[in-house]
Amino acid sequence: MNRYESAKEIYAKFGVDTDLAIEKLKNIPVSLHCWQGDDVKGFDTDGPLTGGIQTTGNYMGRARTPDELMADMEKVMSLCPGKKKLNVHACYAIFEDGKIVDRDKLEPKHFAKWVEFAKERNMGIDFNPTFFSHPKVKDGLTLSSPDEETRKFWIEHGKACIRISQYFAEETGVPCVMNIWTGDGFKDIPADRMGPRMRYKESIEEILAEPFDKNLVKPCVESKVFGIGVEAFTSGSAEFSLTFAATHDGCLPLMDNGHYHPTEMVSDKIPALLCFFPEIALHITRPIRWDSDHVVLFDDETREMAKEIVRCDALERVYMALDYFDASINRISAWTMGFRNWQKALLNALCTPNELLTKLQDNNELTELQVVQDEMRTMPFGDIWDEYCRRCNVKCDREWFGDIKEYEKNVLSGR
Ligand SMILES: [Mn+2]
Repeated sequence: MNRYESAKEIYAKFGVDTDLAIEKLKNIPVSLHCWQGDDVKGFDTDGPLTGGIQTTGNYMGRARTPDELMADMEKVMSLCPGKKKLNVHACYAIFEDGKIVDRDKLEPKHFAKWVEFAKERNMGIDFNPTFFSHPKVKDGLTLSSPDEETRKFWIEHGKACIRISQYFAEETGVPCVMNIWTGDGFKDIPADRMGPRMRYKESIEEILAEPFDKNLVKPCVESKVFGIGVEAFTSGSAEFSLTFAATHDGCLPLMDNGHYHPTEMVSDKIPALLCFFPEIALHITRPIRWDSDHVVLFDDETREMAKEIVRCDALERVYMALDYFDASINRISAWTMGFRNWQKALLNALCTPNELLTKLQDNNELTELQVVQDEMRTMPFGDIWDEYCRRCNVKCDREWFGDIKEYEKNVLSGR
């Protein structure tokens, strides 16, 4: 008997069908963010990264052009099992004829190359307006700015992005999740908190007034508690964003697990939101002490988030996207690690004996629940994971990193 067969038998004793888990996971799309490859620089401006976020590190080989970025993504995807979706930010517009337009004038044609890339690989596309790293961010504010002209510019950007999202969905045949996040906020105690929030609310409403097919475009609002330089106040706080989504038909709440107080757990928030929302969206990242956007690992909270999605039978109701960027290590490895680890977390969740555990909880057999839950950590999960990788025709753990070293030597070191 090989290792997989033996592991499969052990899981079967807990009522888990590992073949079924593997088959199920193969068809669940996870969105791969294009911005890990170039430190969130994009192609439309030359300035620094702003909006309360920052990339640290200066590892060799950052992608400098659309071709380099796409080649890097291609490499990453060849090393990752599972179904991928592409996640693009508006600042990654590609001006093929050299005619640059500002963000309020973006059109579908500026993303035709991304559509081509996605279609060739049978992927859908998610999209994000870029409300940061731009000269028209006035005093750190965009959609909640007191300056009407500033607000207008960013509203037009949002509307353009709705049209582009609809184009993505029509071209790929897959709904496009369009996420609205701004870094709007204040470094120190503001005198008026409601004013910016009312303006933010009205601006998002104006963006969503742009006509679109609700089956094709899924607008989201992403909350954040603070950012670099906006420590005291954000317009799009958790309560603001959640209530906005709850009161606007067709708008989803998006939770980024780096955007909360350090002791808050998004794993606990997932089932809370699923009680009320037909669909929700996630940005999966790893915060260390703050919204540091570290590479996603196969750690406790990552596993717990995946478990909640599976336990709630919500794989079809949760749009999952990765969102992190690390420039201090090989970017291709960082990208690959995060995607593989979220796949690992999902597979682990699908191999968790959720029925048995729930029964123990409902019967108040909490001592045994603790014992079984903890013993699940030492189940032969690695053998199931290796089998999943094999069935997806990608390299197993302990095998793929050689490709990274090779790619660094042959491609990245020449940049
Ligand atoms: Mn995010």
